Amino acid sequence: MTALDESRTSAGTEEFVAALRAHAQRYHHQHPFHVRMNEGRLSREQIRGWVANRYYYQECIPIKDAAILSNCPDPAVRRRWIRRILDHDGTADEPGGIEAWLRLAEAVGLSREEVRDERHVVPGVRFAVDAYVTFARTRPWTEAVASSLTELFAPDLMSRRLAAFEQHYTWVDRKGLAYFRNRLEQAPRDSEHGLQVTTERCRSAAEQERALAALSFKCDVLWSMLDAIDQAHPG
Ligand code: AHQ
Repeated sequence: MTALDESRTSAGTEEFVAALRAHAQRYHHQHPFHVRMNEGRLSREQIRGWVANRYYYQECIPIKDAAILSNCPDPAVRRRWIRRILDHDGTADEPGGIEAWLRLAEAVGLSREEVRDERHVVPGVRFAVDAYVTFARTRPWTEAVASSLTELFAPDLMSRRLAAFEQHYTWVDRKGLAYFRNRLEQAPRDSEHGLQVTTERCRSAAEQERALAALSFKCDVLWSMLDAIDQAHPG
């Protein structure tokens, strides 16, 4: 999907950003599984299946970001991008997002072991996540940066998800929701940097088309993960 000038001249920054943001229409907040989640209609088993499968995505995010770092020649970009890895892997003093996701797993009644050993990860989730990591490893680093811009749309979804868990899934210990609270602050910070890099680096029509295609690909990654989870956990 591209909403750029048909004459293939490069778009101005405003038009390019608008075309990136237009991908909100394909973001996974509209996936039936998320719609049912946010309406409080998922069973405990479905919530557990989603948490166990999303763990595979979470543990692969730092690997994806390290791939971008390894392909990026710009120290100023790397200095900002490396924070994403620490956000997930944590530091000596701070547990990161992967630990927070394991605490979410315990809060929904899963053991850390059964989540970490990936026994519940369904093929469609594994293939989608692996495709995302391979994309970051093999495509130009600016395209991998652009693919992370789904996070432009994440804060609204995090807020809705937190409200849904607090209202409908009271059986989940609220301490397990810390991951989503942290993303409310991290996602906007990350997407602001990602958008700045993408608009600065993608100037030609071809570069802008590739950035839009990268974001469209990532929408498909997130959507197909939920297709696979939905099919494996029909409720
Ligand atoms: O928890 C999420 C996360 O750490 C990231 C990293 C980022 C990326 O680099 O692609 N995308 C992302 C996302 C996370 N959570 C998803 C959710 O629905 O909970 C949303 C997802 C994204 O919007 O890409």
